[in-house]
Amino acid sequence: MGSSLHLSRAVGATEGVIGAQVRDTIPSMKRRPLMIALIAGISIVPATSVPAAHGPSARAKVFRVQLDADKPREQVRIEPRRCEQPYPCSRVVVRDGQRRVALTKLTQPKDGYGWDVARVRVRDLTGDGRREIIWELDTAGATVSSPTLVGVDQWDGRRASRIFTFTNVGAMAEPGYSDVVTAQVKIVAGTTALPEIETTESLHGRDDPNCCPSARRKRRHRWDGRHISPLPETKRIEDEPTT
Ligand SMILES: [Ca+2]
Repeated sequence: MGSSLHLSRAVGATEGVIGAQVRDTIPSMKRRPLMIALIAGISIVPATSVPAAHGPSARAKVFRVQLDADKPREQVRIEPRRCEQPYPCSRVVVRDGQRRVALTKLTQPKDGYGWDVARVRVRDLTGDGRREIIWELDTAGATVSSPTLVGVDQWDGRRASRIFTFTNVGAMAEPGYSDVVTAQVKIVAGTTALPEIETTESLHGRDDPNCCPSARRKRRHRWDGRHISPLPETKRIEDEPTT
């Protein structure tokens, strides 16, 4: 990982967790009141129904990182908010002095489902010595087939520029397969000095359940001077082992 921060949901906040999935953190005994509230049409979640660390009443998680050319470090924040549903939403915000910019939205444009920040990492993907913000969003209260969205933003001290996005929404399957259900990203060493983003999408045949695709499509993406773009020659389709 070099000097970059590697921030995953598996370790404690002091080691750099920027996110956690709600469905992983709501104990099963606590789900029932949520479901009752949902059935009863109650949209506000009682504070006791969700863990304090990640509920709508939770305080923002804040990380100080150097993203740009000036000396003061920036704040990358995960900010939880109430949403119109029993699951908390959250978004990624950069704070730089007085400036405060939300990198991600709280709700999805089409159906109003919430977004929940699953993971945030900072890493130099462009080779200029400054780190980008790599964020991953899950649908709040998601199931396996719910929308996910991954993005990479550069911060120049004034504004954010989106240089990469990746989603399972509307992804085209390969010929011979009917859908893509899940999309995941990994940061990997590349064939040049620049790190690459490896994407993995599930390829489902007509009768494959969401859990169990017939194959996966992998591709790599690399900074081209303007965006992190797909490298067409890296595409490969891997059959899932049958057990
Ligand atoms: Ca700075």
